[in-house]
Amino acid sequence: MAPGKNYNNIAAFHEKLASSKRILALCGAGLSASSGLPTFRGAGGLWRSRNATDLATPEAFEADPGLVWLFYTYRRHVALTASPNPGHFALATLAKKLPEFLCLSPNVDNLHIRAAHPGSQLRLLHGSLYQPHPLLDPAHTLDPIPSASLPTCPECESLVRPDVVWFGEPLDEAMLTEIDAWIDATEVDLVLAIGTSAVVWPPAGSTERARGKKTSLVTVNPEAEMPGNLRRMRTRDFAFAGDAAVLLPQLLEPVTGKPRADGTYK
Ligand code: BJW
Repeated sequence: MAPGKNYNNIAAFHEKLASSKRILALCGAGLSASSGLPTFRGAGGLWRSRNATDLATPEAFEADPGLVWLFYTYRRHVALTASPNPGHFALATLAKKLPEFLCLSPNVDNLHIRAAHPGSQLRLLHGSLYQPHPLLDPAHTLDPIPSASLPTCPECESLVRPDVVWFGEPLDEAMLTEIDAWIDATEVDLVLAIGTSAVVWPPAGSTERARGKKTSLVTVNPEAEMPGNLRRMRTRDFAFAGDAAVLLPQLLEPVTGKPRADGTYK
């Protein structure tokens, strides 16, 4: 496969956008990079010299719940002190203008919601940093618990955990079924893959499922125009290399209008 000659041409993308009624977006950690939040893979993917992905597992929590809580408490603090960036605002505004735009986001940082993205057009695939989750089973013991100060359930007193989806855990089945039904209802015109390495399933599977005969896949990522990505592209696909916070307002402008200087919209 090979990209068409206009694969990174904004005017050509705007033409496709103008005829697009059904748009699916898969966002990833890169969308929040400009807000100052580290991504999982590549630069910024380390926390206290550990791989962030190694800490996002039930095994890590079982081995050292204090460390994993510290990791999530730190991330919660960093996300609270961050602000949504122009990319979040552009997506939220697209949703308000286009009823058939659905945004899938595994990001747990709450920035879509703080950008006022309509909840009916947003699916938070991996949960949220701001909701504690009762531990699997009150009878389940996690010895040794290093500190008495870890949060416990007020009713059953078992240790609670962050309400996020870790590797090897199922995503909300009803949510996945509803997303599949939305994708299958009729052909999706545009699939936006924004700031994601697109290696984690099932989210990566949703973008594959949505690629029909006339669908254009649009990748927005600093690595979008690297040879490996270009080789995988079809002629109608687009790739824009750069920061999602800069590119999204430009790419979506025909629908959203121009943002104000602070990235928000009227
Ligand atoms: C920028 C930028 C800028 C930088 N602008 N861009 C099928 C095939 C193969 C494997 C599997 C499969 N099905 C399941 C699996 C296993 C596994 C999986 O996918 N593994 C792969 C790694 C191979 N999946 C699971 O385990 C999932 N569960 C599941 O499938 O359950 C089935 C089951 C059924 C029944 C019973 C039991 C199980 C669960 C996956 C959960 C992942 N959780 C995490 C943590 C969430 C909580 C938290 O935040 O801590 O989700 S891991 C982490 O990776 C997080 C992310 O959401 C996810 C994806 O990462 P993302 O967003 O793509 O970030 P990065 O860092 O990878 O990429 C950032 C990108 O941004 C880069 O490309 C940069 O270039 C770019 N960028 N600056 C734009 N300014």
